[in-house]
Parts: sequence; C-alpha cells; structure tokens
Amino acid sequence: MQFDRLWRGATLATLSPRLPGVGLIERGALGVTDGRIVFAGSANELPAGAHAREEVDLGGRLVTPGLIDCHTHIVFGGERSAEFEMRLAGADYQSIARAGGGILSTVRATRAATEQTLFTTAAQRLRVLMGEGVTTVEIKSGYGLEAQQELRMLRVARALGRDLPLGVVTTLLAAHAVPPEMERAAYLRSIREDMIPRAAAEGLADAVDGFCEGIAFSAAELREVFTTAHHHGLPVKLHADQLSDGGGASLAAEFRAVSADHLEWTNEAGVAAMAQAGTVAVLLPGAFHCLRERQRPPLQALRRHGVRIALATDCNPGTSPLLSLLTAMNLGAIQFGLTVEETLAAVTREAAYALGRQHDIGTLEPGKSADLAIWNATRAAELVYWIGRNPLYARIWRGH
Ligand code: DI6
Ligand code: FE
Repeated sequence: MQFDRLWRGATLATLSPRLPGVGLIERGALGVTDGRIVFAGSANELPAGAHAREEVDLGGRLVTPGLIDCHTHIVFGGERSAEFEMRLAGADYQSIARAGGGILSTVRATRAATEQTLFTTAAQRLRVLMGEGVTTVEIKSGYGLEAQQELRMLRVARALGRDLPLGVVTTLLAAHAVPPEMERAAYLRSIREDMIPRAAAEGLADAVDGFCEGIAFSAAELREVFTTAHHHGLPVKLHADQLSDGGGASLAAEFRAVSADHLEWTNEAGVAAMAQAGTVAVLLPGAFHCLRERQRPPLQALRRHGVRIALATDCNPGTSPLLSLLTAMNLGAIQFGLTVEETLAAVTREAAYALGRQHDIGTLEPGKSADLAIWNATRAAELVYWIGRNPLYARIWRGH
C-alpha cells in the first residue's frame, strides 16, 4: 500500500461510531492519499510493505478529526463593546434590541462596510479559529436584511472558503430581524419571494436559518420561510428557544431541520420531536455565558432521547464574541455538563451531522477528507480542561 503521507506513532481519537467513547486507537497510524484518509487504525494492522512518500512519527501525540465550528456569524461589520458595557451596567439584551441596538446596530455597520473589509476582518477571525485546529466552519448571513446585502454576505463567505485552507458551509439567515426601513409582512415576503430563490439559484446558500424568538420571528412566520426553503431544495436550521420557549425545537423537527441551535428553554416534547426527526442539537455556551443565562439546555432529555449534541462558538459581535472553539468545549463541559467524550464528539462527528456533511468529515475513517488536528497532548481530556492553552501541534486540511 502506497500513501502520499503516513503518520505513525499516533494516538488516534477516531470518533468512529463503531468504537466506544472517542474511538481511541493507541500506537496508531494514519495514511492519506489524494486528500482522503485511506488507513486509520493500529500500526500493527498496516498492510505489509505499506510506505509513503512522506512519513512522520508523532511520538504518541493525539490526532483528532479537524475541528468543526458548525454555527458562526463571523462575517460582520463593526463591533459591539459599547453594548457589552451597557449590559455590564445592567441593561439586558432584549431591551437593547427593542431600542434599535443589538442585531440592528451590526446591520448598520455591515451595510456600511466594503466587501473587501468584510472579507479581511472575517479572514483574520477565521485564522484565529484555524489556529486551534478548526478545518470546517459554518458562516451565516443575517446582518444585511436586504436582498443585495444578504447575498453579499454569502458571497464573502463563499470567497473565504475559496481563499483560505478551510471548508466553509454557508447559511442564509435573512430571518434574523426585521430591518428598520421595512414593514414586517413585506420583509417576510421579500425573504420568500426574492432572497431564498436568488440564494438558491446562485448557489450561495447551503441551508436556510431563522431566529425563532419573541424579539425576532414567530414559529408561524418561520414555517412559511421554511416551506419556501424546502421548495428550493434547501435544508433548514433554527435558532430555537434561546431566551424563551417559542416552540422552536418542534418547528425544527417538523421541517426535519439538520440542526436546532441554543435550546436553553426547549421542553421534553420538543426534544422528543427532534429525536424523531434526526435533528442535531447545537449547544452554544458562549452566548449562554455572555448573556449570563441561568437556564441550561435540557441535556438529560437530549441524552435520554438519543439526540446528537454538537457545540459551536456562535461567534458574533453581540451575544458571543468568542473566537475559540476550545474555550467553547470547556464551557460546554463546565456549564452544560457534557463529558469529555461528548465534548470532543460535539466539535467533530456530531458537528458534521449538524451541517449535513457526515459522509465527508467529522471522523478519522477511510474515505473521509483528510482533515486532522494533531495535538501536543496524549489524552482527549487535555483539550477540554485547559482554558487559554492552545495545544495544537499541526493542522492538516485535505491532506495538507
Ligand atoms: N442568536 C444569537 O446568538 C445571535 N443571533 C441569534 O439569532 C446574536 C446576534 C447578535 O446579537 O448580533
Ligand atoms: Fe447564532
């Protein structure tokens, strides 16, 4: 067997569903050809005469699938530290939003920014995530709130995926807020009749998302948006039950959403519906932390019903200015109670499911894209327990 590259002396956390826990293989080897994993297993099981153009001994270092940040709003203009100070002084997120701040202040800054600035600032942020082993990221629109502007955000996201060594999955989040210059019903109509058809026709969006919340859109309004998304062949995702129980989880399940995200206030019936639909729960401890939330997502119910659990940064300038998926992992374990095994799965295998990319990424198995994170660590727990230590040794994307 001839590989392009072969790593030996690896402690593999394969995340293979056929193995328990993180799918650990000690004294492992991993062989890659044409950007795909060809062999991932015990070095003893390497075929006789296996060799590679390039061989590296990792001296026992831990190798995981490249990390996947499956929920970000990383393309935006401006920043919101003044709003952060208002919250420190006692103001709450919803009242700031109702007064025209919050999401709408980022909409103003994003509309005013050039496409080049949006690209450059997002690229800088993405490089920080990549520095911690992230190889795939999801990027949402949602700060344009007007057809040209929403499509422009998606074009920037696509360009980032072309120019950086990183997988980018894009999501149209036009249903994030009602823009100040438009009436609610007319805006919803423009999402359905203009933005979704154009995003689909131009291949700019891989999915459609919505914000189901008292300060944003109702389940009834988003049901119509989702019907249109399906009509154009786009899967859906949902910001569900973050600040109140708005029936978001059930709505997501009704449309077989790939994921429902946040879920702090989701009730048991919503969890059961998600399990039935195969909808992944994406938990976002950065927003929980920054908004000083108290209500934790229903982890016991999610486990009991066998719902897949992913974790993401939710990187955005308002509720989660978080550029560290490793920190999100620590917060997920400490604040929400995930085990180390759940935490690592949540940013690899389960995050791949949350993006509908489970056939391509998320585990170290033959046939998958050779996206790897190699760590100055030997135990998976070391990735979760530190705060602010970056143990990345090397990051490999598509075999390089
Ligand atoms: N939930 C979030 O966490 C972000 N959007 C959403 O629907 C917050 C966006 C912002 O405040 O700018
Ligand atoms: Fe979000």
